[in-house]
Amino acid sequence: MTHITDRSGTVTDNGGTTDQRVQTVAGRVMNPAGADASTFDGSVFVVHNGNRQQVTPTPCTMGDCQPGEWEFTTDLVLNSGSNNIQVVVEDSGGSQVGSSSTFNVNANIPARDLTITLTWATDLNDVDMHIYDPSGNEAYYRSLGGIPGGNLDLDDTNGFGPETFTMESATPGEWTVKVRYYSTHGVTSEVPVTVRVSKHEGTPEVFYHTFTAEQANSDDTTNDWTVTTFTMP
Ligand SMILES: [Ca+2]
Ligand SMILES: [Ca+2]
Repeated sequence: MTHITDRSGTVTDNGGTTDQRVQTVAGRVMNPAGADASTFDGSVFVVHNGNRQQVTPTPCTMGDCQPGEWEFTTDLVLNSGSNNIQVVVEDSGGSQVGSSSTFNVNANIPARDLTITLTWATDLNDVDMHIYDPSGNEAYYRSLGGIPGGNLDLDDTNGFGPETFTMESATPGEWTVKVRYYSTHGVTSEVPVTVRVSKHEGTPEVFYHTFTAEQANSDDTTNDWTVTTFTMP
């Protein structure tokens, strides 16, 4: 990767500064299976300040593609201050076979009271986060701004996430986080799900759950995972 891009299309290069929290990271990686392979035989991760986020590579189509080169794009929500970003490629056995140099950007944005991130370990399928503030307002895929002052960045419907909720000044009181397996999109395996809750951009508290394919049920709350309930001061 050589740069990040915010939603207005403004590019920030390595070593640069931005005042926009939500960015797009894109880049190219070599397929561990070689130049002639039609599937990507491995995994690609964007590592942001130590947190690994898996992304979906697709065959390189734009511009001067080299043999065996694939590309990826993903959303990234920056932290206030320093952000270190690295791209890592693993082969299908989980051994690291490639990595980029570390990209650093300084984000000139306020620290957040609350950051909640949902990721899952399967490609193609749709998992959703539902967040309830102390007044019962809900932020979810159909109402990304459903909690006044907060922002759920997007609804990822095709694998891995992340879906990230951020709020600079979180309402005091009791908050609840739930996760629903919305649709398998043909995935039959179990779905390991991870939620990270970080207060004041500190070390996240991490929660794990596994859904089965039978638990995917769109707008039915029956199989919801209640991740955590916590109090903001
Ligand atoms: Ca989703
Ligand atoms: Ca996705």
